[in-house]
Order: sequence, then structure tokens, then C-alpha cells
Amino acid sequence: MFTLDDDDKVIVDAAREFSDKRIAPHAIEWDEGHHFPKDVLREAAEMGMGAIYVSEDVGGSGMRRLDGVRIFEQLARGCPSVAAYLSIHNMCVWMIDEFGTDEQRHQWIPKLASMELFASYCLTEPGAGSDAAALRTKAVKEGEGPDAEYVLTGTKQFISGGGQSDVYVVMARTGEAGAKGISTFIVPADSEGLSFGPNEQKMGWNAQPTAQVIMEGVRVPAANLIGGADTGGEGLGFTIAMKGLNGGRINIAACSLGGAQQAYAQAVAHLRDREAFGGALIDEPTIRFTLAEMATELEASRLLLWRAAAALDAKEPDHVELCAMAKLFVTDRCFDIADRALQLFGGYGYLAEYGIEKIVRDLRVHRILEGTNEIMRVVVGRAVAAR
Ligand code: FAD
Ligand code: 2MC
Repeated sequence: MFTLDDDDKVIVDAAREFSDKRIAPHAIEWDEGHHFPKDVLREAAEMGMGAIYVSEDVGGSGMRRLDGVRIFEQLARGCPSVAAYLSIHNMCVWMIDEFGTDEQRHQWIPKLASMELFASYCLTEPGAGSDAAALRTKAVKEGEGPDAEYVLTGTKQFISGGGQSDVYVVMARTGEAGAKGISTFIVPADSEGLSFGPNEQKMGWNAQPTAQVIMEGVRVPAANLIGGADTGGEGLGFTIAMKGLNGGRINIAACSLGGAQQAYAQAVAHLRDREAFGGALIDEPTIRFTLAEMATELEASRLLLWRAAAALDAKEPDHVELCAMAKLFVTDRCFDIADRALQLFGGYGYLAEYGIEKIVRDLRVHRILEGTNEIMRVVVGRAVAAR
């Protein structure tokens, strides 16, 4: 697991080359113009990155989580925001693959894998963020048999891809209060009663939209309940959402790692060239100490991330807390690395044209979303206390 074999290298090199050629050269411009590069994401999907760890019989790439985090690290070297949207899309596709009926898998996944359709994950609400099991969006079943429908009413907050995605994977309440009363639905963008808030103005993550998803009596066929209406899909939604997030959390961490690795590499190059006090700044001992710490933390981040991804692949009993540990450690450390890279750039680090301040802005939100880093401490703390 610690070194890449020839097959691993092919995957990582392909992702790196794609990132270098198709993402990195445009990242600053996309950030400034708030441009969501759907065409480039579709090119990534042509290479198998639309459904990385999804079954091959429905068009997925059949790769491992370990491959996934390595791919997202490379893509995020080009742009953390674009890579992160792709990671959320992948999370949604995996949820349909893992928990959907065969009919749902065949109906939705081929078009999601090719990214003819884009997907968004809808858990958070204005009144329920960290306490996700308190969500209030309602789904009421009407009718029975093949004509049965669910009617969804409620608002989802901060939805990545909101307004631009074609498919919304929505967690809604079909039963009692708490986690056990939640179910997961596939809601197509053109459903009557579905609308979107304005694109939120954000500190970073500008190369993908974030918007409210508003459901006012949205009707979906009962066949859109993930897991199936006839086979007990009702009530499984919270578990489906959380299992999706285990993988989502390591993918977001991988996006932090890629951004930090890029900021670090640019800082090293800058310090080699930058002369002060009669020599190159990289020869200043305190600057070398800083770089040594950054390099060590990057390596430690990568190790924990790969460890968590391998644990998820193997469904090891402690994979939930390992994914939470990786999300907590990697997103915190890598934000700090990017911030130190900015400092090492001096005033140039603060200018948009070098791309470092963009990385800092993009990585900041990784400590908040897919479960805040305080919630990661809650998850790890519960596991520690239960031992
Ligand atoms: P709150 O839950 O109100 O938390 C406020 C503060 O209290 C935080 O610091 C939190 O850590 C702390 N806190 C809460 N509970 C505890 C506790 N028990 N112990 C200690 N501290 C605690 N959601 C989606 O469903 N889909 C998306 O696609 C999506 N994309 C997003 C994109 C962006 C750009 C952003 C900013 C958010 C996105 N989110 C998305 C929402 C994100 O997951 C939530 O913002 C996050 O889970 C926190 O919820 P909240 O904002 O309601 O904060
Ligand atoms: N993996 C698998 N199952 C899980 C799980 C996980 N990570 N977390 C919880 N569960 C299960 C848990 O085992 C329990 O099942 P059972 O009753 O069968 O034992 C059930 O879910 C309920 O769990 P809890 O009793 O722990 O629920 P609680 O309400 O106490 O809190 C908490 C759970 C705080 C961990 C959860 O609400 C949480 O993760 N909150 C953060 C929300 C979040 O991550 N939002 C991200 C939105 S997406 C996003 O930001 C994007 C950018 C896409």
C-alpha cells in the first residue's frame, strides 16, 4: 500500500496529466469568472472518473477507494473546487450503485458515469446541518402499486451543484423523528415544484455552484426511493447518507492534500528563485525548517488518507472512525500547509495571479463541509469511548 505498482502508476499518471493539461491552466480564470467547467468534467468522465468506485456492469470503473483518493489528489492539484464537485458526484453515483435496486442502477448510473447527467447530494437544511438526523424535509407516499408516488416538501441548504445538476439525491423524512425515519430519493431536476435559490457568493469553491434546493410538493415515482419501495427502502436513508459520506470525507481530504501539495511545490520553486540577504531564500535555515515540517505533514496526511481508504475498501470494523480521522487531520493540516506556502511567497502569495490565495480559500471550506471537523472529533471520540 505504501508504494505504487505499475497499474497504480498508470492511474495516477493519467489523472495528473489530465489535471495539468485540462484543469490547472484554467483554474484561476474559472475561480474569477465563477465558471463551472461541465465540459471538462465530462472529459474526465470519458476517462472513467465519473464513477470511479462503481460497478462495471452499469458503466462504472470498478476501481478501489484507494484509487479514488489518489485520483482526487491529482485533480485537486489543478483545482480543489473542480475536483471536489467530481468527488460529490462520485459519492452520489456510488450510493445508487450500492443501495439502489437493479432497475435503479441500470436506469441512472450509465448516464451519471458518462456525466451526461450531473448529481448533487442533498442532506443539509437551513435548520439541520451537523445534526443531520433532525432534517425536516417531508416525503409523503400517495397511492399504491406501480402508480405510487412520494410528494417531497422542504428546503436543502448549501447544495453543491445546486441549479446545475440533473439529479438530486435527497434525504427526506418518511417516518418517525430521528435517523430511523429518513429515506433517500432520486429527484430529477425537471420535476415540477423543484426550484433553486441563487448561486451563493462564497469565499472559495467558485468553480462550482452552491445553492438551495427547494421542493414544493415535488412528485417522484415510488420507484425513485433508493432501495425500492417494495423492498424496505423506507427508513434506510440516514445510513445510506452516512455511508456515502464515509467515502466523501476521504475524497474531500484528498482534495485538500492535492491543493496543499501544489501550494507547497510552488513555494519551493519560488524560494529557490527568490534572492534576499545575498542568497536564495531556500538556503535560510528557518525557511528550510518550515519546508521540512510542511513536507513531513504532507507525507503523514497521505499515509493516513491511504490507510483510511484501504480500510473502507476492506470494510474493516474501524473504517468509520479512520475516515473521520483522515478528514479531520488532512483537511486541518493541509489548510495550514497552504497558508504557510502563502506566507513563504511573501506579498506575491496574496496576489490572485499566483494561485496560492485561491488554494487557501478553496481548502478553508473542507474543514466545514462533509461534516465539520468538530463533528469528526465527535465521531472519533465516540469510537474511542466505546472501546
Ligand atoms: P452547524 O451545524 O450550525 O454548526 C455550527 C458550528 O457548531 C460548527 O463549528 C460546528 O462544528 C459546531 N458544532 C455543531 N455541533 C457540534 C457538536 N456536537 N460539538 C461540537 N461542535 C459542534 N451539504 C449537503 O448536504 N450537500 C452539499 O452538497 C453541501 N455542500 C456544501 C458546500 C459549501 C460551500 C458549504 C459551505 C456547505 C455545504 N454543505 C452541503 C453543508 C455542510 O455540510 C454544512 O455546512 C456542515 O455540515 C455544517 O452544518 P451547518 O453549516 O448547519 O453548521
Ligand atoms: N457510517 C455508517 N453508519 C453511520 C455513520 C457512518 N459514518 N454515522 C452514523 N451511522 C449510523 C449509526 O451507526 C446509526 O445506525 P444504527 O441506529 O443502526 O446503529 C445511525 O446512523 C444513527 O447514527 P447516530 O446515532 O450516531 O446519529 P446522531 O444523530 O447521534 O449523529 C452524526 C450522527 C453527528 C455523526 C451525523 O449526524 C453526522 O455525521 N453529522 C454531520 C453531517 C454531515 O456530515 N453533513 C455533510 C453534508 S454533505 C456536504 O457537506 C457536501 C459537501 C456534499
